[in-house]
Amino acid sequence: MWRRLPVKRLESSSEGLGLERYLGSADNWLVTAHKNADPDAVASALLAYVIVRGLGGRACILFPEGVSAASKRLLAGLGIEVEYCTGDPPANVVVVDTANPAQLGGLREVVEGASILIVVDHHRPGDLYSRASYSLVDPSAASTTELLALEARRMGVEIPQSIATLGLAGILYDSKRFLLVGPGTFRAVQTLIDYGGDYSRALQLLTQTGGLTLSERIARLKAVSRARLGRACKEVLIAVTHVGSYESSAARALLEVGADVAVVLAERREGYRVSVRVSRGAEALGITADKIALYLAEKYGGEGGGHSGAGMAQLPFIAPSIEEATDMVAKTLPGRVGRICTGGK
Ligand SMILES: [Mn+2]
Repeated sequence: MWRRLPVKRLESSSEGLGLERYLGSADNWLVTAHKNADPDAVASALLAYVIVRGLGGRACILFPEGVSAASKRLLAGLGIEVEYCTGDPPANVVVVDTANPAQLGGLREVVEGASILIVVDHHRPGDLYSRASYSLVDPSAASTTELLALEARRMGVEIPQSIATLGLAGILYDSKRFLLVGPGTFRAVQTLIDYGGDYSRALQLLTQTGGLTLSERIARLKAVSRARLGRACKEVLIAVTHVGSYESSAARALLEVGADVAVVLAERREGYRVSVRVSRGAEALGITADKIALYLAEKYGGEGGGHSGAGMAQLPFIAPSIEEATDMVAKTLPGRVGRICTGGK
């Protein structure tokens, strides 16, 4: 099943080689990804790091606002030590798994001011691509990890075993355990296994149910207990709620308990970070998470985007409290969702 619409491929060079040429044009790189880096973003960053090193360059990594809870478990479980940048980051930047500057948080200016900017990603084209010196972007890929794993193999760069296992977890995570696959997904999986990646270990680290921290479980339960319910298109259930953190996890939890559209607000210094998740049933009706995230961004003046199943919006403070902001979103959303499934946009 394909979840993405065909989008024009932006890769600058059909023969490959482009990434290698650009990475070879400088000897020190900052590697970064989107905020709250998920396993695909973290695995992609580590693979980009390994490729730079394999080509003889130096690199260090920064994850704006840290990595997600699942990524933390993977890094700790695999004993991977990330080489973080100390002091001023290098002026040349590789950004992975990120389409929009807003997703870069505090690193936005560093990335926008990069001397050389390389973007490797599988999202629909966003603002970041137009600024890049070189972009390897393939929206038909299920993950960014698979693009970089195949690049590493093409270049003959050695991938350490633990990072190959992390890569398998990255692909498992973004492909929803192979519900969503692209043309290179299985080739990349085989490649990572050839490098010594341990598939069952990756699966085990990702699926540990006891791996949820106490605070993540509390956030999920609070999200459910505070949910405002709406309904559209007869049977599409919409849940809008708020949490202090773990908004993505909370949105997934809402789908698990029966919502078709889950929208979770969390307060941040600069406004509300909104995580959107959509069930496969709703996706089949044309209701996609990126449409909802974009709608919220347009209505309230922010930025938003994502995939069919998962999206993210960054909104300004639209109400005096997060309770009222949640109420506002809960009131407007059913009408919008209803228009989508009756054939509107
Ligand atoms: Mn991804």
